[in-house]
Amino acid sequence: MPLGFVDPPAPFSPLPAPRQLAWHELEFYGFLHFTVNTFTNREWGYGDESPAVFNPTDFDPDQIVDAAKDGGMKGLILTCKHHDGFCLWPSRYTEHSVKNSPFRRDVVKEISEACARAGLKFGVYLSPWDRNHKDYGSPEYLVYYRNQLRELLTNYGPVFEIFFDGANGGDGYYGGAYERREIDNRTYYDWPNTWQIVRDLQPNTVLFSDAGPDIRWVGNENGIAGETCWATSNRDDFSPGNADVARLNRGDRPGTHWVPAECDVSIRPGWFYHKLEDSQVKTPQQLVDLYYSSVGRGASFLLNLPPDRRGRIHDNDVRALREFRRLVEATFATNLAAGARISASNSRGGGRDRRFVPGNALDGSRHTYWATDDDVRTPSLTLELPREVSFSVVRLREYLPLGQRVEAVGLDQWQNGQWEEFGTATSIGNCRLIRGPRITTSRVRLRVTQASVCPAIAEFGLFAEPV
Ligand code: FUL
Repeated sequence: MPLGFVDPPAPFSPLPAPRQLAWHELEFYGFLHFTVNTFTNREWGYGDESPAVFNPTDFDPDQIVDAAKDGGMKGLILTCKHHDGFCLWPSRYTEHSVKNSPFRRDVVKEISEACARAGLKFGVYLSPWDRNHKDYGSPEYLVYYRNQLRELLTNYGPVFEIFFDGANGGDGYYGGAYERREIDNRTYYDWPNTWQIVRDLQPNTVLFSDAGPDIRWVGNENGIAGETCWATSNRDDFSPGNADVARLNRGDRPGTHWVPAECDVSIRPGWFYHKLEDSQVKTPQQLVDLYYSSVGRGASFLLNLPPDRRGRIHDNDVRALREFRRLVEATFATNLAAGARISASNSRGGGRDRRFVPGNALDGSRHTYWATDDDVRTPSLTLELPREVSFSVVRLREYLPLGQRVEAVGLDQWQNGQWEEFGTATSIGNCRLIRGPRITTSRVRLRVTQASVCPAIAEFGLFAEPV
């Protein structure tokens, strides 16, 4: 049959922008927390640290980037300026930077170039709160902040994400004032116009904050998305630093905008390197669990790796991360459903249009999908395997350009001549991993039990975690 036999399903709004679709494909990337705190052994610098303290003894951007790459990360976001105000690049707008440290090198440049060499994306964290700057709290500071944003977006190549932190603790050095400064975080940064600078300079960058506009905080720093986690949010109810964490964790359905969640969490207890925490690096198994609670719930996994005082990633972190990658790859390298015969209770246009046939859910591509007729919202999809297989993970993906369409599904296995339910899930979106004990069967069925419109399923896969 020629294409065009039947129209594709109408998109279900809100929809992702192309920059968000590209971001969804990354799934796992890293954070680098590095500044004066690394040398003062603190988590939040006060802003009165001398640039002289920043002096890595053996800085190796390639070692840092390779550690991330070996762990399976697709990008790295660097704290170019944390709350203490110290800049890892020689900003024209302040003396409080690497240019006045004994180190003198441009860390932002070196990390961004190492990312480019290794094929990783590069992202930027620029703390809105600045405990060093004398003007913090007045309108002049916003001019400074925006100038810095322009520097980072013009001089360091493509930036895939900017992380806008909502944290604001009040007191600081502030150019010697040593006082408490309160701002109204809904209005002070004039976010719409600040964000517009990014849009103008790099339209493909995704903007992260509690309020998006592109990616939202997941509401905790433990790496755990809600068991139900929608890719959509009523983002205008929030501003950075001003949000309901329970709603961020779960999203809003149907929601006014596409603003999927990002799960930021550190591989150690702290965000910055502390020698005392060398023995508290998360284990590979703990990292795997976090993968399931973030990527497996439609969010992304942003894992922090803190460079140490040498300016390298500590061996313990490198090893844990590498083993994590091995475990994830061992699970997902083989789709046990690949050779199955797949059939559906309904396929759009009577199954004659190749764009919507069930086999599209098995071709390993998130760009093709199986869809049903408009009035069929609770169809089923059945895999008949050539022989019994043992699996412990089911992976589902929706075809995101048509929006988040499915609310809930059930999964059945064929056992003793009948169907037996072994799992249920809500909110599919980019990826839903249903993980359980090993199941051995020759037939598996996906039932869509609730959907707002006819489903468009891009993937239905079966995998086995290594024992
Ligand atoms: C928080 C900050 O206060 C932490 O220091 C860290 O940067 C984390 C990612 O965000 O809000």
